[in-house]
Amino acid sequence: MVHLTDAEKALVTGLWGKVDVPVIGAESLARMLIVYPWTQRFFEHFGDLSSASAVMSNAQVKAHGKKVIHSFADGLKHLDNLKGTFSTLSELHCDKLHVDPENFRLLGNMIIIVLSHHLGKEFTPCAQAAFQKVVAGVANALAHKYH
Ligand code: HEG
Repeated sequence: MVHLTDAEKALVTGLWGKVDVPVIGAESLARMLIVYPWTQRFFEHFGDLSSASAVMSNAQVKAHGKKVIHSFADGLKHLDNLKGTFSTLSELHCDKLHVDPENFRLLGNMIIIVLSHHLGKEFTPCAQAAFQKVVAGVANALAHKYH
């Protein structure tokens, strides 16, 4: 559960409608893999990740970034029930994928940076604060089923 005011919800929804969502997903995942290279261990089957340009142009990174951001976007529609929305995915990332939940925070921060890059001045401090709440809420929800 994450609390956004009505104004923050409107800000988040409005700005989300202005970006190319799959591009945001692909760039965020790619930046995570470049900035925190140890996260590549989960994606060794994705082919060439040997340089920043290889990661940025990797088709499997793009496809997976799209999948992840669509799931994230689903969370935007369920801000009052993030734990329920991400419960199955939390179990999957814990039990099957063995992803350290700290990585959800790293990816969340990449989403913020990429949104800032794409939205420029429209990504005001208030907009950033609202999105920070969202990425923190999604990361908490994804970590909720860990044991
Ligand atoms: Mg995860 C699969 C969502 C962060 C590693 N992730 C998936 C899938 C979804 C998803 C929807 C597909 C599940 C399925 O096939 O049923 N992931 C998701 C979200 C977020 C996230 C919403 C955070 C916002 N994932 C994340 C992070 C890592 C990771 C930070 C690792 C650093 N995810 C991961 C791996 C897979 C998925 C290794 C399986 C990839 C594959 O081989 O297809």
